[in-house]
Parts: sequence; C-alpha cells; structure tokens
Amino acid sequence: MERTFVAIKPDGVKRGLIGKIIERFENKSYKIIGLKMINVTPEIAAKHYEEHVGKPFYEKLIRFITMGPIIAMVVEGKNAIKGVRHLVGKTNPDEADDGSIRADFSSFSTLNLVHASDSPQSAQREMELYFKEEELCPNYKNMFEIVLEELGE
Ligand code: FUP
Repeated sequence: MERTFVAIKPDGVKRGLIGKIIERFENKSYKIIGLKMINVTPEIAAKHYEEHVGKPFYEKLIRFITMGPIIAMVVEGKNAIKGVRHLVGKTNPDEADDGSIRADFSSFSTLNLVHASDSPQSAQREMELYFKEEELCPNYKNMFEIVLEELGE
C-alpha cells in the first residue's frame, strides 16, 4: 500500500467542506492514517512550496495557505498518489474532470481546495514536513481491506 500527503486548504475549511472532501477519499477505498487541523506557519509554507519560488503566483499562494487552518492528512491505499490526484482533479478547476473535487467545488486555481502530493518523493517530503511517524495510525483495517482479506487477496 502506498501513502500520500493530502491537505484541505483554508478555502475548504472555511467553506465547511471538510467532511465532503474526506468522504471522497474514503468512498474510493483510501484509508486516513493521519489527520490534524493546523495553522500553516510562513516557514512551513515556504518549505512546502519551495518548488514554486519565483513564480508569479508564489506570494499569493503563501498568503493563501497561511490564511487559516488546513486539514493535514496522510492517506493510504492502492496507488494512492496517482489515485488521490485523480480524485482531486487538475490544478485549474475549469479544466478538471467532472466528478473531481476541484471541478465540483471551485472555479479558481487559487481556491482549489485540496493539495495532494504529485510523486513518491514529494509524498515522503510532505509527510515528513507535517507529521511525525508516531502521529500516524496505520494499525486498523478499513472495510475494503477486510473484504479483500476474506477473499484471500
Ligand atoms: P497542484 O499539484 O495541482 O496542486 O498544482 P501545483 O503544485 O502546480 O500548484 C500549487 C498551487 O499553486 C495550486 F494549487 C494553486 C497555485 N497555482 C496558482 O495559483 N496558479 C497557477 O497558475 C498554478 C498554481
């Protein structure tokens, strides 16, 4: 099973979409093994988005992610990195597939609700930025795992 880092950004929290967004991941089989609400400090924001330093949208992105609390999560499941990105949808909600979170809930790239790691390297880096290993709870089975186990898979 693969792990990825997911964050519900301040717009998702303020709009009361925490439950609806988490439900999308759980419905698809992914297991939440780490979850907390935090205020992102400018220092954490700078580390998180270091690849975007110098881009025209960088300053706004940092201001936005530090504007209010986020929900930080570690999500586990089969091909979780690619699968979660698919559920989240393209960066620009107007280009995101119908049924994806960004397409269904936003029209603005700056207010696109969710962050999800884009590679195994970023997943590792971002999980370590937001979570200590002992904060994770991988020691339970969700219903998908239970049924698969019954099938002998
Ligand atoms: P994504 O991987 O889809 O979250 O997108 P990126 O890592 O490329 O960009 C990170 C964030 O920068 C986006 F979620 C929103 C912001 N952004 C803009 O505001 N405008 C852009 O043109 C590109 C990104």
